[in-house]
Amino acid sequence: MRNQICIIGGGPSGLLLCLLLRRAGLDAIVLEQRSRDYVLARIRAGVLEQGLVDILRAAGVGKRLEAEGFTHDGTLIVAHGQRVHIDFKALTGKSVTIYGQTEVTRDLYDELDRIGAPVLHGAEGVTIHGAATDAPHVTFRHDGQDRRIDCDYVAGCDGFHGPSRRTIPEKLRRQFEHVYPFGWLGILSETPPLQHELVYAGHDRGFALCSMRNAGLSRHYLQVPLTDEVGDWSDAAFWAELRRRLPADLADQLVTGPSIEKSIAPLRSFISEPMRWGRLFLAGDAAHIVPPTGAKGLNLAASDVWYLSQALIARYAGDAEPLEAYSARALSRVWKASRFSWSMTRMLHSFPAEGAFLARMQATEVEYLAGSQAAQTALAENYVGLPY
Ligand code: FAS
Ligand code: PHB
Repeated sequence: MRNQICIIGGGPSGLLLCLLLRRAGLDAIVLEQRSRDYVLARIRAGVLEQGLVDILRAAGVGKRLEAEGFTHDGTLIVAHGQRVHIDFKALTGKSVTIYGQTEVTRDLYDELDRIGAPVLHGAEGVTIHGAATDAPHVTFRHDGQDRRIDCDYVAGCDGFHGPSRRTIPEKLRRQFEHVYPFGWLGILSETPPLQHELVYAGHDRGFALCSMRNAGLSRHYLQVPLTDEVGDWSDAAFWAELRRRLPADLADQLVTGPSIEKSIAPLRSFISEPMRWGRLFLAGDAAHIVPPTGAKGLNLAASDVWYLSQALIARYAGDAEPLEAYSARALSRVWKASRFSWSMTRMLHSFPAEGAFLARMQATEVEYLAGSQAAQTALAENYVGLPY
């Protein structure tokens, strides 16, 4: 089998890249290890930057997003006795859209099916060969058969645990990692959102976030110790702790109900450089992970995919420069979003092991934010998404 571009991973990165390349007439194929139901069952991001919304619209998958997505012009931060509304629209002229990553993934799958793009599920043992040569190929097993795809380029969109990043020789990789001493316990409940916008809460007991998917579906998170397991948290215990971490007036407004999904995600900041080796290019979580506090994970995957798709399209049109520049261009935006995600995490989570000085610095940072339009503008411009 031969394809121009072989994409490993059928999450948002791989699917969006495939759609953009096929819209440009290029021959791309997606190899996904899991079933479609498995991929769609993952509950992850919920906040889309305008840049991602624009790409989805341009790619012809914005219809449901426009009908069901919510525009948010701001967010509320309550922490250390302060209550700060960050007015994205007034400060930056931009907004964000609330639309679950699951729905983005579903829309991408549906459109790729509609145009007959090859997305192979159940691809096992995907291995990249010859990435540093002019003739890479990928081997894998599918439906019990050994398969091989010869291609011009390989796109590693296989997330943090996939094989692509590890295909780059370790001595050529520069990896930067910071593991946070806590995780996020997330629940999905068929209850109305706490507020019409997201509420980020910092409390001595720990961070909390009240988010949503639609007017009848809430997504809430609690900072929990890394030793906690989902089974340690009954719904009643979750709601009681969430109430403790909110100001009384907001806690009184909270509508509780049974969880329909509950999971704990560890938090880390991780970046692997470069995002390219020969004819292998990394995009999304395959190259970087951010703590979800800044709602950047999915949105960074989008800017990587935009840069890579445009560079590959240019390459086939005879201009090799964008592809040569891809890794440096993507990493510049990745590091800035990683900085923002790290700073939001530092400001709003509790770090009891780091003592009283950090706690006072956190309280001072929120007090400064509350009193400074410049500080609020800086937070807002990062949250809505820095330019591509
Ligand atoms: P993904 O991990 O989504 O997709 C990679 C795909 O590659 C997967 O489908 C996987 O099955 C496949 N794959 C892996 N190995 C393979 C192999 N060997 N062969 C073939 N396929 C293979 N971001 C936010 O902005 N907000 C959030 O609240 C948030 N919550 C998150 C919670 C969790 C538990 C996780 C893990 C991430 C969360 N993220 C969040 C980040 C998340 O949204 C990612 O940024 C986003 O999924 C990135 O998309 P991809 O790069 O496509 O990677
Ligand atoms: C979510 O709704 O899942 C969400 C929103 C904002 C974040 C993280 C997660 O910062």
